[in-house]
Amino acid sequence: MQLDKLDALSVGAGVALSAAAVMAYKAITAPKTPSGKLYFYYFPIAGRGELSRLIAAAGGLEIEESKPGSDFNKAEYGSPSGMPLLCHGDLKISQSSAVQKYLSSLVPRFAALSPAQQATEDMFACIKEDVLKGCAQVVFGGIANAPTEIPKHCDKWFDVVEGLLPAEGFILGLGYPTVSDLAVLNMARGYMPFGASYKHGKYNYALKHPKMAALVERTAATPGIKEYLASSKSLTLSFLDVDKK
Ligand SMILES: N[C@@H](CCC(=O)N[C@@H](CS)C(=O)NCC(=O)O)C(=O)O
Repeated sequence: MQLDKLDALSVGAGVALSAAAVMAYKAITAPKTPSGKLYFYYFPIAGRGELSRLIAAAGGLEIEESKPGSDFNKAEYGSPSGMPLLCHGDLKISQSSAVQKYLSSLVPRFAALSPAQQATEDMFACIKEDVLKGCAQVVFGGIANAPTEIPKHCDKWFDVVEGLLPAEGFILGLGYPTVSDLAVLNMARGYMPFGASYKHGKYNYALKHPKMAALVERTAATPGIKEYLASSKSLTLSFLDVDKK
């Protein structure tokens, strides 16, 4: 055999071997997604659990909600006491942000978003957290101050949010809502603590934030979300004594 033919053969064999090695490496190291039911633990109100529920509804994920029993070990989830918590196979996690991200990773059209789009998703989810924190402080720490505190807190945030929203369509410019839009819907429609703070603060976010109001309506009308909103009990539930009067 000629020397140059031998070289071509060995280069070919080398390439094939390398390709096989890469494929084997990918197969061995590919992340294994847990399987089985998704168990979700939270109070029966909107609060920090609602965005996870909305993500599951939009993505067609079935989550089984239960109340942790007295022998439930929250520390295994990384939590001293707070919820939400999620269990999926061997995976046990706390922290609303981690739960939201994990659930959206199970929805192919959310998982396929680019890093820049995912960063926008995280930003809106975190804005929801900051707005929630301020509303909860007033609702649980001095609801009589709501008429002065809530318009200040919410306008500060919603003026900024309004500036980021499209006049038409959804935040990422796709043909369907993503976590960003769901976070805005959550702030607009979740009663605890958002709606409670608006009600007791005599605040109507829609008056000064028409793009936000319109985005909420568009998002609310999409498949999965429309049905969820019509049947959700957590979205509107209050556990405030002032609402019982
Ligand atoms: N940083 C945590 C906060 C969790 C948290 O404080 N959850 C509240 C409800 S929104 C809770 O469970 N409070 C009762 C407790 O801590 O025992 C998260 O985002 O999940």
